[in-house]
Amino acid sequence: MGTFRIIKGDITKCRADAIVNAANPSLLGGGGVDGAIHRAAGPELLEECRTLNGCRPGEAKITKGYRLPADYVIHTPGPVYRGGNCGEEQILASCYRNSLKLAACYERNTVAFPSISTGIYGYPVSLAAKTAVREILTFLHTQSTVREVVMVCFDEETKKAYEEAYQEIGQTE
Ligand code: AR6
Repeated sequence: MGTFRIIKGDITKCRADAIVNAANPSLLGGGGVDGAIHRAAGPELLEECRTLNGCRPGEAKITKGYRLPADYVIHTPGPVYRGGNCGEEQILASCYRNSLKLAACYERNTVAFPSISTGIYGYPVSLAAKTAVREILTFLHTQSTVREVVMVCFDEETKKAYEEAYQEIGQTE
């Protein structure tokens, strides 16, 4: 079983083997963490993203990290939250699962996630955190390539939500 950590910070500064980007289906950049990652990585990231032909919500695609301290960026569009009855939870779970599968495929040991969908896409963070933590812990139990997953929370409220979810779910694991 690998380790799971929750920290407050800026994912663009993370020295993980791969960082995950809360992208949109075009993969051509945007606001929030996506904009920050593209700014920090430099224009080569957008050039590589243009070759990927977009990505469906819940799926994941990988690029190099260019000027980022991280070697790779895994891009995954989360669900737009529309009240919770439009398959949002399943899509969000797939984002985490597919990003981690891709990281394992590329033999990455450490992976850092932002809080997917809880900014511009409007997913309530307390709900999103439960789904995220459950998927991450399940994945860490079932393989040995990815050895550390870090949840990089941009603000205190987000960090608290993930810590609460971890306490709730981690104890029953
Ligand atoms: N490091 C870590 N987390 C961050 C950073 C950072 N540098 N910057 C923001 N966050 P969002 P979404 C947090 O809106 O909801 C884009 O336009 C932020 O505080 O970035 O999945 C895409 O192109 C929040 O907790 O992503 C899509 O169109 C979390 O990252 C859309 O936004 C996610 O917020 C995706 O929306």
